[in-house]
Amino acid sequence: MRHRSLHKAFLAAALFGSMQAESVRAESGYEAWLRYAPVEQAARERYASLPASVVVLGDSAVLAAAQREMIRGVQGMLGKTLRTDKGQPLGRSIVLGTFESIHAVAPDFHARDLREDGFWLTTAEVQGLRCLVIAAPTERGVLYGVFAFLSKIARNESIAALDEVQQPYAPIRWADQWDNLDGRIERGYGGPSIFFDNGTVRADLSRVADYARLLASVGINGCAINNVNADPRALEDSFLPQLVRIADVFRPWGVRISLAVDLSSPQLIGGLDTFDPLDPRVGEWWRKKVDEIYQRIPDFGGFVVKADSEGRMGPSTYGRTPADAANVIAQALQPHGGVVFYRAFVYNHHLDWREPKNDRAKAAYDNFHPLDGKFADNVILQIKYGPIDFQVREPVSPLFGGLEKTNQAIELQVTQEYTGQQRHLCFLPPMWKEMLDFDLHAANYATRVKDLVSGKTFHRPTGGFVGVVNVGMDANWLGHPLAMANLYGFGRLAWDPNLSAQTIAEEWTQLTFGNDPAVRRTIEDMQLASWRIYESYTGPLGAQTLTDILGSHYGPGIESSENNGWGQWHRADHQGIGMDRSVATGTGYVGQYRAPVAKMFESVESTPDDLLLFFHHVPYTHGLHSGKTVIQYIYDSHYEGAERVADYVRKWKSLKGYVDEERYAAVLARLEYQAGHAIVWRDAICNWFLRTSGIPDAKGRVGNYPGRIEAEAMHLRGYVPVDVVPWENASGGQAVECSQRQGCSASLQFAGAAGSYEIDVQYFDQNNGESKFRISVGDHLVDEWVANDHLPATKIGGDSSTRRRITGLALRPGDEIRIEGIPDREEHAPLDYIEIRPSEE
Ligand code: GCV
Repeated sequence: MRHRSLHKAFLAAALFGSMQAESVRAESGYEAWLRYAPVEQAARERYASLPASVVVLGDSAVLAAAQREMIRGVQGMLGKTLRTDKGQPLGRSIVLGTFESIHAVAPDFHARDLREDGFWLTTAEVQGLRCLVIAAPTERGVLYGVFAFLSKIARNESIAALDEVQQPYAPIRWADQWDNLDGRIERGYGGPSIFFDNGTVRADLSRVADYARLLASVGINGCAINNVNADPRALEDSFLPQLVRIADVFRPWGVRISLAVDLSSPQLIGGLDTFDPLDPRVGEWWRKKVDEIYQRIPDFGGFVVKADSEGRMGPSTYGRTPADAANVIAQALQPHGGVVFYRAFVYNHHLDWREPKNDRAKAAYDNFHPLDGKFADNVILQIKYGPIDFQVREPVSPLFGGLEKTNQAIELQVTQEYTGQQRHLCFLPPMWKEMLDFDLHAANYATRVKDLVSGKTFHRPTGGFVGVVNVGMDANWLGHPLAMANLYGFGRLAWDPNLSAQTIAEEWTQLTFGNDPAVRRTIEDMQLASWRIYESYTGPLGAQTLTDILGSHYGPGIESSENNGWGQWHRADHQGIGMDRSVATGTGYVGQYRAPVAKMFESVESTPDDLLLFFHHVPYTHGLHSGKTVIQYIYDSHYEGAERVADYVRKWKSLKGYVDEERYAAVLARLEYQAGHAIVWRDAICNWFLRTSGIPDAKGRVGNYPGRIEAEAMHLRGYVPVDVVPWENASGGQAVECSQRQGCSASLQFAGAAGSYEIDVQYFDQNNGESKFRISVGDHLVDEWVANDHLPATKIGGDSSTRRRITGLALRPGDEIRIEGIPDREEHAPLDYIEIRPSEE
């Protein structure tokens, strides 16, 4: 079905292709930010003095990749084919090499004092020739230098008198993939795994190579290739040759692989009767296993461990601590330079929700703070940015500030599990920046999260940044062409968390869409606003994403977080909303922060509005700092949010002809979908709060939908009204479904004045059928479509509710508007409503 919708996008591109578009070549998004598109003629002059050859000093796979990349980039952007020389320059050249190798041919060249993976772009005399030099302490640094240099050309920056040093903020800059061996990806929204298919590693790993290249281009130096809900088979001896193939493909790009492991592996696949970390046989099993791996993969990175969490086995089985478990594996890895990423995402998902002191947010700190100093030096605690789980808004986890003698890494999520699953635009660097810049007051000087995790604050040997990425086989990797900005942004922030979100958005847009000022401004503005916009219609005031937490984590599901043990409670009832986490009257979570931070969050008055409901339970009539009541804020933000998404569509349409047709059409389709789904969110949340609080919207919008006609109120032939659960996920709580194979219809007589109108048809698109819809006015067929999208839904509701817009329709009073639906398999051509309004134009 996925390729069918792509096919539809192609068709649309062909149909609507404009004359202007011929000047912009079609692109799928596969090249992401490494397109190396020809630079504009005017800017080309700037690079006229670029040397005609590239010399690489050394013959490793990484250096060879660096040289090839340089040739590829210059060829693409400047149309010049660089000559390649080895050993020493024969004319003015671009010289690539480590400090050591450059010094060998140019004794006057003096190395800079750089951290591992840093690089220096400069000009220097090499054998009497003035050369452009890309030098680094390590080969990987040279490769990074090449990417940085090419990025400058792509963004039309000057390369004259180049003298620039860059070095990473932290040694750990890792991508995690949650790929299962069967090829599915947990929380992946860009198609199946690029690594695995049907229990084995794919025969064709060319996409893996391209992924590694993308990662390297932003300085990511490691990748955990399998799901943290780990399949122990990945550790079996017979699987090792397959892992070797992936490692070989990653190696030229300086990306080390690591594996997520199941802690009970010694028992599950090792033939032992225990996996107790303190049993010497278990330690020995891990040692042997690790030795075998390093024999075949000498640059293996290490292991990622999810234990005692969401049903995974862990050290608690034997009354042992996470430190006991991590250290036994760390000991095995230590001689080889490997590390253990032990995830702090350990919590009880069977909490008693009736106990007001219970609070999942406390779990990470409660479990790991007492163990500070107990972990081996090659263990890194991998901590999600917030205390719950990748919500659209959470405070930063207090655990970052609670560890002084333990390495740590922040876990961010590129894959948009709770932030629209790459169907909604949500550029996350602005959120990550807030997290990384937050001062946790862990000492009597500023201790920002970026300094805590990178190990700077407490002088830790290692630490850094992990991003859960989950790219897949989709042509554009993540499913939405604009979503790749999040992967780019993650890499850039891991390299330099001092970059602003604005800079990142600018860089990415230039690299991905070129340097046209109007294109840049439009896309940058959309990206930069998008996280707050997404938040405004999905998770107000720190209540977290009000999604279906028991299922897809996608559409609205306001009550799904309540009355169960998962602990993602917002505690909304008819009087108020929010979790009281204060020390004085609540769960005490606030007490996990150091005093200055705790003081801010302890009181309602000093808690920022956007986190209010995370920390406090307040009545709906509570006045925010902004002057609005909580309830009116909820209504207003949802209306404003949905309106701003509608505006994305208008803005994007202004780029027609300035962006290649293929990506133009793909983005437009996603934004139009999002505009419809934002209304589903808006209506579900506003109606739920209206009914629950009994307080009407001061602006009279909630519950009043001019021009909306419920399907169940139309003249039905064959269609039958059904109740939708939960009620707020369909307009009026009901929809109509058709179970007649030949189809059903819903019709009405238009009663408005003659004129030009647009009609929105709200229907449900499940993934277990491909119903057909046709809409006619009188005898005239005006639109038809197949509901064949790939939404995370097997039933009607907030995940499947979808909008089809028909514009520029001439209607006269008395016209019959008829929608016909033909069901397919489990999908019964379900309809929610139609909305008729005068044309916008
Ligand atoms: C890989 C959330 C997700 C799970 C994920 C888990 C984790 O609960 O919904 O799919 O499991 O986080 O981070 O381990």
